[in-house]
Amino acid sequence: VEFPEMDGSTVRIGIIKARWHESDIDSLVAGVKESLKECGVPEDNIQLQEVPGSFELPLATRYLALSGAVDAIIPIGVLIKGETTHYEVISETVTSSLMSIGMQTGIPVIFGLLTCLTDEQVKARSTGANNHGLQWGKAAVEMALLRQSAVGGKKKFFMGFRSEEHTSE
Ligand code: RBF
Repeated sequence: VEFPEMDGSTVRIGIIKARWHESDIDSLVAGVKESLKECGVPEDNIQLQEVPGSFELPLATRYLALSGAVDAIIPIGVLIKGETTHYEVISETVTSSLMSIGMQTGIPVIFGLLTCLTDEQVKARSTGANNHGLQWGKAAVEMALLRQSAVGGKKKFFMGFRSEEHTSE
């Protein structure tokens, strides 16, 4: 997916990573950081926290969203189908919880969950030019800027439906 040129110098990003499949997660986090840097997000505006596993991502994301400390959140987890039903049981519920936190709080939540059948699939999506972290960072900046234009700064509640002169300060 293509992203426009973006100025992320005013954007604050929260990254929450799960500790399962650590080396893959670290590679995804590195991809995110690289793309945030490319968009000009200052390092001081990026905070990184961690949780035990993907199941814990939604609650931590909700805490961070409610804190008001960030403009977008990238929860990062890797779920690999294994010998138990864990993957089937939590993939959809974690996904729908993350979506719902974005909807409830108005803080953009990026879908940073890799749901894979094999280790090879994980590697293909977390390394090199196809490192999905590269897209997640840009998606976070784009959504944070969209939020700023919708509800942030002086243009409170400006959704683009009215001209700027009629927008309440
Ligand atoms: N967490 C992950 O982030 N990725 C996994 O692939 C993963 N696999 C798990 C498999 C089993 C059988 C169990 C019990 C847990 C797994 N977890 C995984 C951890 C889970 O998301 C959560 O952190 C723990 O269950 C504690 O609530």
